[in-house]
Amino acid sequence: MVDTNKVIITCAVTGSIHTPTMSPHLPITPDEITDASIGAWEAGASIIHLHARNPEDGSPTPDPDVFMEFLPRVKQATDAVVNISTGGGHGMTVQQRLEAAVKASPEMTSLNMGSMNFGLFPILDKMSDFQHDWEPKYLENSRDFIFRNTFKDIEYILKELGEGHGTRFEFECYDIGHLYTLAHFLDRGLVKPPLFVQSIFGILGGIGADEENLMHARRIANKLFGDDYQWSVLAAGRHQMNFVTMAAMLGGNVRVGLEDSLYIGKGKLAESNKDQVAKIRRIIEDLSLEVASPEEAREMLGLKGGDLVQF
Ligand code: KMH
Ligand code: ZN
Repeated sequence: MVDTNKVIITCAVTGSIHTPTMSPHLPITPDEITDASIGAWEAGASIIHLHARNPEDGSPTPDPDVFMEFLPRVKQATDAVVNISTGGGHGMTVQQRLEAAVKASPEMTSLNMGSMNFGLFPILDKMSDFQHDWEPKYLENSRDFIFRNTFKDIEYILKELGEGHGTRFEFECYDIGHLYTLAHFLDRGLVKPPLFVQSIFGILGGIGADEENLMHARRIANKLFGDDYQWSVLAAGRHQMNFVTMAAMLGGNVRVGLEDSLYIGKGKLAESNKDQVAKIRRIIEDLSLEVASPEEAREMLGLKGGDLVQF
C-alpha cells in the first residue's frame, strides 16, 4: 500500500442492514440522511457512503428519485466524496441497485466482490416487537437470500459505471477470496490502481471478526496489490471501533457509520453518525496519524472530482 500518514475516514450513514426499530437514531428520511452526512463530514469523514430509504417506513429503496432528494444537498453543503452503494438492499435486482448511480454519475460507488450469504436473521432472536411489518420479514428472508455479485455482474458494473462514468470503486471484500477476485480483474486490466479495498469483517456469510483474519487480509492484500492499493476496514456491530483502530495502526483507512454498527460503546447506542466519526478521529489523532481531507482522499484514490458528477 502507498505509504502515507493520512487516514481516510468513510462514514456509511444508514445502509440497509439495520431497521428503524433497532435505533431511533438511524437516518431514514432525505432530511435525516442529509443532516447525518453533513455532520459526519464536519466531524472528519471525507467519504460519505450512501443508501436510500423509503421515507414512509424506512425500508431500503433503490429509487433514484429518493437519492436525488439528498445527493445534491450533501454536495452543496460539503466537499465530501459522495459514494453511492451498488449493493442496495436484500431483494433488489442488480439493475435496480445500479439505477441511482447511473443517474448520478458519482465519483465513487461500492462494488461487492462476490456472491454470498448475508444473514441478518439472528437479530430476530434478540428482538420481537417491530414498528413496521416489513422489518421482521426482511430479516427472516435473509435466511434464504443470496447476495448476488457474479463475475458477469461485476464486469457489467465496471463497464457501466467505471468506463461509462469515470466512477471509481470501493471494492467490498467480505472474505479473502474476494481479494483474489479483485486481483483477477486487475490482471485483466479491468480495474486500475490505486484500488480502494474495503476489507469487511463480521457479516454472517463473510469472514469473521477475528484479529487473525484482519492480519491475514492485510498480508494477502499486500501480496496481491503491493503499492497499488489503499486499504480500508469496516467491521460489523461491536467489532467496529477496535477493528478500525487496528486498521489505522497497520497503515490503513477506516469506515464507521450506523450502516455497520448502531453503537458508540458497550451497550450504548450512537446518537449520531458524527459521534462515531468523532470517536475514530480522536483515536487516529492519538495515534499521531492525520485525518485525510476530502481533497487528499481524492488524490489518494484517483477520483475524478466533485464537479464531474450529475447531481
Ligand atoms: N454494509 C456493508 C457490510 C454496499 O453498500 O454495497 C456492505 C456495504 C455494501 O456497504
Ligand atoms: Zn453500503
